Amino acid sequence: MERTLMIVKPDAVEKNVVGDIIRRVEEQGFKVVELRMLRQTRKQAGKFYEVHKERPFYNDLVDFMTSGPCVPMALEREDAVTKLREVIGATNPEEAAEGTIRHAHGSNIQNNAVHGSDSHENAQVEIAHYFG
Ligand code: FUP
Repeated sequence: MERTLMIVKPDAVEKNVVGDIIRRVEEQGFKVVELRMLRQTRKQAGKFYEVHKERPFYNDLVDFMTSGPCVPMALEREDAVTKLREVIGATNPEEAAEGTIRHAHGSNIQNNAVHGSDSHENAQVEIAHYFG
């Protein structure tokens, strides 16, 4: 069993698809083991996306992630990190495969509905970021 972090981002919360997104991951065998709703501060969101600090989209991304509440959750399953990335789809919803969450609910490369950890190591850091 492995744990990974998923965040339902502010655009998806605004579209009332939190339930649909949870249903999709539960259907794929994930167990929700931690969950909360919060509106992040700029400091929290900035730290979460620190790896992108020098990228041109960083400020807009922090604006977006602090624009409303989000729903981070820890999910457990065998091979959770890799499997969640499959269920979420490509970063750009236009490139995300049919049946993926970003294909269904993402609007553009920034407002792409969900986050999923990209490695086992980052999953542990990201789960600790929200759940200690
Ligand atoms: P992902 O791992 O699929 O979430 O993608 P990245 O780590 O490459 O990017 C993290 C977040 O930065 C994306 F979810 C959205 C944002 N982003 C942009 O806003 N513009 C870009 O050109 C690339 C990423």
